[in-house]
Amino acid sequence: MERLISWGVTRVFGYPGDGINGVMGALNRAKERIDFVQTRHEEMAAFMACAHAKFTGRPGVCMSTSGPGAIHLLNGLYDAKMDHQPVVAIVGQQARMSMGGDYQQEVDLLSLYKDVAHEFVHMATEPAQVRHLIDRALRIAQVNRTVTCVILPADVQELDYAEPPHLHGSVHTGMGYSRPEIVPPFDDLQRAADILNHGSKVAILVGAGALHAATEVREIADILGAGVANALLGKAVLPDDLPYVTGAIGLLGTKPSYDLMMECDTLLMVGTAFPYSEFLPKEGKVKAVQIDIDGRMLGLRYPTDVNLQGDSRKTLQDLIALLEYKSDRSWREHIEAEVRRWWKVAEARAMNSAHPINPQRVFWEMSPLLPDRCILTADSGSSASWFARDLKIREGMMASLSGNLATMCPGVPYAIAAKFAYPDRVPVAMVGDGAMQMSGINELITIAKYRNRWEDPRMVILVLNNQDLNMVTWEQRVMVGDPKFEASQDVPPFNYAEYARMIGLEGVRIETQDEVVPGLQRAFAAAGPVVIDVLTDPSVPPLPPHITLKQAKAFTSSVLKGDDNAWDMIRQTYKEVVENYLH
Ligand SMILES: Cc1ncc(C[n+]2csc(CCOP(=O)(O)OP(=O)(O)O)c2C)c(N)n1
Ligand SMILES: [Mg+2]
Repeated sequence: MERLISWGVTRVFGYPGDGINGVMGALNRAKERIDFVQTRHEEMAAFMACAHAKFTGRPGVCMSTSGPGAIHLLNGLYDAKMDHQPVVAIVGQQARMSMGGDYQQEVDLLSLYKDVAHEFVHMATEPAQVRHLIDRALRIAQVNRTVTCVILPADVQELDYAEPPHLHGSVHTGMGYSRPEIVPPFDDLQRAADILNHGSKVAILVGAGALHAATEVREIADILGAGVANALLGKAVLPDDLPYVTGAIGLLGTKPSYDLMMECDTLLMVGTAFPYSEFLPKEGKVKAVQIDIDGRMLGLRYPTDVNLQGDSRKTLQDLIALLEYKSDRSWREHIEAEVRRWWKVAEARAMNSAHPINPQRVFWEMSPLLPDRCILTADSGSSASWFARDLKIREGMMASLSGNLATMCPGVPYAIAAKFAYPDRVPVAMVGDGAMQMSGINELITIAKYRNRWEDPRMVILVLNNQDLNMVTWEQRVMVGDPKFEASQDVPPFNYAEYARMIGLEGVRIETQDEVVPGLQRAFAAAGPVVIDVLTDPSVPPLPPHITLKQAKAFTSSVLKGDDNAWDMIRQTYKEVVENYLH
């Protein structure tokens, strides 16, 4: 515990058990200097550690007991690993004497964690190891931007600590890590600049790796007369009111982002591993440059012509010095016209009536109500679509979700971790009812438990109550051509607002279209944590920006096979497509 504190760790998210009691005792004795946040489930603790890292840039730490607790952490740890976040897991284990004895709660944790924490997972079998295991876990998590794990047998936790002796075989590690400023060699920068100077239709795609390089992304986009699309984790790189920001890319993306990628002749990717190649230019069609801090991510999604390993901010600064201002602004003007048109389409789609409420309307009306510097979190489900596409992010806000694992349930725990990290800011979580029933409603209890700790307890949880696992229902329809399978897709009714009130939070239920604006206003004016329970229409399709013929056929056949909602779906889809042509 002393070592963690010396590394600057001020908060640990976790859940107790007899496999970790020795550490819990130490945490209790150190409680003036390090905070323990108790979640409802270990998976939530791992999500919080991941979100802590995402929102603060500092390593997140989570903790669990042996066996079942360590197993529960895993999904949240994979979320951190796949989104490249430094997270350290400290887990208990059975006593050394019982190991190998098929003992109760004995799980082979070294093997279990060998994938998620493969860069560093070790078990202490005596106290003199603990110092270097903690030092290495924290350092490697940051150097490799990944998950590391220290396993502590219960009896080792009870032993007296002694510094390693000055003897053959002992290890004497030190603390501290600061990230180097990596820049690519000049020749590579020059080759990249030549490509970018030569292109006449430049597209830029930004991801989480560009979050700290907003000024440079703006500058390079201006010099190159480029449009900027964002991968989901890069939603907060640039504000949506910039006229050349085309918004999200991909299935959840916008038409201007799709067109940007299809029509460009030159592509610059900054800090992104956006996975879907069908939304990137066709292989060989464009010249491409990629910037990433992690050399392993280079040339991964597109056979890029120049790969620049480096910090995105420094690399862009060096690149900018080699670029020529593009005086022909026709490509930029074309993009800006498309973006203006798109926002009209988005507004028209949002204003379409639906039964009972069009989810796009909720996101559209929410944008201007979002408090300055709020921290947005979205879950996996249709909320991610509307968040990506319809929500207008402003400068100073932060935003994240589970990008690469795309797991359900990070929405609420990410918001809680954001609140602990920035008690003066307002987290806003956007979550589906399926995710709420999976673990979101339990984590509301954590909010109720800690609300008095926060100097400004405001926090908003928006629940899309559509009684459906809607994203997957649409995937089944559009991708496989199947109708909705009620047995797998229906979500039981639940009154989230009433539940919120029952546990001492505020609850606002929005049941009709007319209540959307006043309901949201009431919720955003609340003095404390508030749950907005909005009854949304599952028939509004989170359509890809360009439906392919194959998808359209699959969609039609699902209707022919007799989906109960067929007529609602046809009507809503028709409206969506029509809006695209009207504006
Ligand atoms: C842990 C996990 N289980 C299943 C999935 C597959 N999945 C993705 S979105 C989704 C539906 C989510 O439903 P809900 O939370 O109600 O959101 P909606 O799409 O209805 O807005 C499912 C089942 C997943 N991504 N993660
Ligand atoms: Mg749902």
